Amino acid sequence: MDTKIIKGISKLLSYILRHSPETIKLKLDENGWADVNELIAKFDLYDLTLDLELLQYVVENNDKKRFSFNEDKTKIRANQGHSISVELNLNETEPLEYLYHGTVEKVLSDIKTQGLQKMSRQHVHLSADKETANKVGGRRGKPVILIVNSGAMHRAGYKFYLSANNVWLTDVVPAEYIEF
Ligand code: HQG
Repeated sequence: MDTKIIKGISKLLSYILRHSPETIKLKLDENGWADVNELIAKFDLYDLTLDLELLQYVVENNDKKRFSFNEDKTKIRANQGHSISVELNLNETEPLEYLYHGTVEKVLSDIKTQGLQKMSRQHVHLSADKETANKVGGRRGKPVILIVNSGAMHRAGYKFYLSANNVWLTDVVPAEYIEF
């Protein structure tokens, strides 16, 4: 299958499952799960016919493992990145001593005063390594990497969660825990 088509399906799937299921009149449950058969029936990308085999291929080969099936593959959801309110029921996890956040210069002064905020998503997204943070920041321009003192935050009572695709999530990172 053409990689452009696979990427197109993945992008639309991200949009539907994280931000806007109503675009295809899809219902997600409170935990963000969509019914696989309903998704397949309603998925509409040019003339493409989505079937279970193709959907499985997209999920398994996704570069960031953005999606998961439930055990019997009757449901699918995005692992993180939602702007709509869903309860992912992630287990609280003790973070590494340092985590990283890739961003860009123009928002640094706001981050210095407000800390890292969720903005339009359900969590602040953090990476375990600088290389990943570099890619995240690079989506918006020349990347700037911030070092988050996640160990100190955790000892002060802040909660961290690790998504199924290894993205670290938290509610806020106050500026005093950030090394600029
Ligand atoms: C910035 C992608 C002003 C923040 C990535 C970021 C990630 C502030 C932007 C995932 C701020 C929000 C998430 C403040 C934070 N004032 N700007 N107080 N606090 N910001 O996209 O972390 O490919 O919601 O630095 O790889 O960039 O979609 O978050 O620049 O894992 O799977 O506000 O999305 O994954 O942007 O990216 P985003 P993010 P996918």
